[in-house]
Amino acid sequence: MNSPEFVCGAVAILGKPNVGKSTFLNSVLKQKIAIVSPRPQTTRGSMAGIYQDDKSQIVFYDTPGIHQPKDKLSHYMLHEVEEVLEGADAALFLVDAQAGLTDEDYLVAEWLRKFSKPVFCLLNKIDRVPEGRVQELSGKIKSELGNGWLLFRVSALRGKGIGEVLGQLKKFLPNQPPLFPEDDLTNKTLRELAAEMIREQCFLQLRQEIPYGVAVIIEKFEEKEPPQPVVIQATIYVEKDSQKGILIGAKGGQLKSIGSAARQEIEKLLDQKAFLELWVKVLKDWRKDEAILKKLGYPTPKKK
Ligand SMILES: Nc1nc2c(ncn2[C@@H]2O[C@H](COP(=O)(O)OP(=O)(O)OP(=O)(O)O)[C@@H](O)[C@H]2O)c(=O)[nH]1
Ligand SMILES: [Mg+2]
Repeated sequence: MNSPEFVCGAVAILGKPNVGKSTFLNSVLKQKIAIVSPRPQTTRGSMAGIYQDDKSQIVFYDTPGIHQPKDKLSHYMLHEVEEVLEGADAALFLVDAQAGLTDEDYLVAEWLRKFSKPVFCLLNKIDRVPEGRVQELSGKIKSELGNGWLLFRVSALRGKGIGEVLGQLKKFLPNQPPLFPEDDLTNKTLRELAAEMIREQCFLQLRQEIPYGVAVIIEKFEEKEPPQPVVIQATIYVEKDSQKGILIGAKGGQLKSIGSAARQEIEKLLDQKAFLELWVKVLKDWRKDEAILKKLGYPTPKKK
């Protein structure tokens, strides 16, 4: 593993919300570790996904979508992006080929102006658009966003174009031994991933603003020898009393549905049966309260 040809580095996956960053990470790893939903701002914190082969270890960092901050949670999310970028050897800038360039892409490009390492621009969701449109967009990116960036066409959802990105990245990453042990898949604990799988179902099953006010805390995570199930107890926090009723639903149906889908995702991840118990509690306006944000795992960044 310590051969001089071995390459290893950290790669930041950046882009506006909903562009497909988390889908891309899962696609590279061929395993789902990052949560995905059709709504913007699903990802709140950074997460490493470690790609390995016999000649390389590439530590990809999924990040929250870059946006104009609107509350203290946003500040936490954007600080997560900043930290990843500071430690990265290269960045992947994902653009949504279907949506075309929007103000938020220019904002991401602005962030990247301070980044002195290689930037690859990935036109994602090419499965959704005709070739002509992709060509047009490539020209626009070159002239308006960043000349000199390598451009790739990918479909994170369908796993298209990922091999080319990996191949090129290896040429730009430093020769150094692995940063993480060979078997590691991520820097997150199973407990943290389980909380995310529950939050994902809230994003997929709840409407309007409710998922944005959801936070999940794992109260108990008891690992067991298979075939015994892992035992997980978690609390879902919401911001308002009215949201608690909606989340629980008539005869508890909504909560059951969230729990059952999250349990299946957790079982896939662990490759083991799981027993999942959920509670719902109200933490009034938690997104505005620094002390509660910290307790929920979203500490407000210190001012530099
Ligand atoms: N058709 C198509 N859909 C995609 C592709 N990549 C991602 N999506 C969809 O786009 C939506 C957003 O995907 P995410 O991976 O959650 O996007 P994200 O950039 O991580 O979003 P945030 O975490 O909110 O910043 C989901 O519905 C995905 O299924 C793609 O290549 N093609
Ligand atoms: Mg995401």
